[in-house]
Amino acid sequence: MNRLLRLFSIAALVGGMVVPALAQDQAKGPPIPNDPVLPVELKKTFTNLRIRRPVAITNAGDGSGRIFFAEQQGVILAVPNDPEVLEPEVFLDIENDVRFKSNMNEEGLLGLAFHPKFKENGEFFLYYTIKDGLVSHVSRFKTMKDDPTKGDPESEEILLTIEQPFWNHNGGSIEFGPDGYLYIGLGDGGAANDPHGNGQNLGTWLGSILRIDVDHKDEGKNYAIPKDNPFVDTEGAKPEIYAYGLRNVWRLTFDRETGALWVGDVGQNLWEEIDIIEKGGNYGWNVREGLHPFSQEFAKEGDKYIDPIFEYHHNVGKSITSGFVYRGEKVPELKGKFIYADYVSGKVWALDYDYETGKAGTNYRIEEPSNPPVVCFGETEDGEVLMSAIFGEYGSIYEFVPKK
Ligand SMILES: [Ca+2]
Repeated sequence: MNRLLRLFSIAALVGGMVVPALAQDQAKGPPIPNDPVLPVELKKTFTNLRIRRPVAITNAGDGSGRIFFAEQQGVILAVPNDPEVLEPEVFLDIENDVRFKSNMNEEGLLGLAFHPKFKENGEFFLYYTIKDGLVSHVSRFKTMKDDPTKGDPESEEILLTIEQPFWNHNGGSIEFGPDGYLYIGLGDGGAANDPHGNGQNLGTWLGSILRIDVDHKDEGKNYAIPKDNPFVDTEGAKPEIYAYGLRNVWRLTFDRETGALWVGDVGQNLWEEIDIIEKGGNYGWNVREGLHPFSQEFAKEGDKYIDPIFEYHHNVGKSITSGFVYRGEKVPELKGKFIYADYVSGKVWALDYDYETGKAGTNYRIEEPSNPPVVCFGETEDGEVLMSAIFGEYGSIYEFVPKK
């Protein structure tokens, strides 16, 4: 190869500009890891159902075994835990109150959590973006008085009204912790680079995980602040904040065995990260992206940042979808591993983690030939993990099975 030709072959045409080989190599990142493959397969399940954009999957913890699929458009479907089921039941329909446009796919009904005592009190909670304006609600709903198998759309009690400066990065995960409090994962408010510095600002809910007590009410609120929330005595801080420095939490979940709070925080330019959340922790955004410096604009002297337990570069995926520490029975190979995926590349992994040393171990691939755009994971009552991927208007549900 002559010299001139070689020069051209090591430069790439990016956005109509020839980028020097060095810059290109930096964007390429580290070598693509050759992750070992687990003998586990993803299998489509609930194949008789037509489910529109399932962005949340969960169970009611009421012994019924039912599985709930929240459609981003604003409808919650319920089915028995039977993969052959033919028709879902509509558990709740608030589609007319939810803002969802197919070209702005971070809005809609984004979170669903059942009260730990749902069986007794019929309460469940939603996170959604409202029809008019850039606002999210976290609301309490109850089941119908005459039919406890259905949610009552008229029962809404708004707990939080969250102003969103931009249409994207709405977060939207809500989960009850082992302490009985409701945890809410928010994004930094959107656009790019966190222009308002929300991640590092304790004076806004954005860029944080909130923790509230839904069983009591403080004056002027439809909920209470847990007394031991970390910033209740910090001047200017929102007392709901449990942890901060987050860009766009796309799923927070609790390990049902250890109670640890796992989070996938979606990155911007180069790095996707997995965090285990400690009370009061600052997870770095936008001073850091993953383990790497990002911007000094909103950095405060003396601040300490908690490192992710794991990160991956954008050469293997560009938007993390965080899942669950597997505590089910059907797939022994997955036991104790943290299942997660990437929405853009469709890769699915299971990560070893040692709580005693605080260190991640081997990151295993779970091979999936079609590389689905993975949107969320959910747990059944008995701890099996389901996964959803969205293809256009409809979703597919997957289960994990040992490879034969
Ligand atoms: Ca971080």
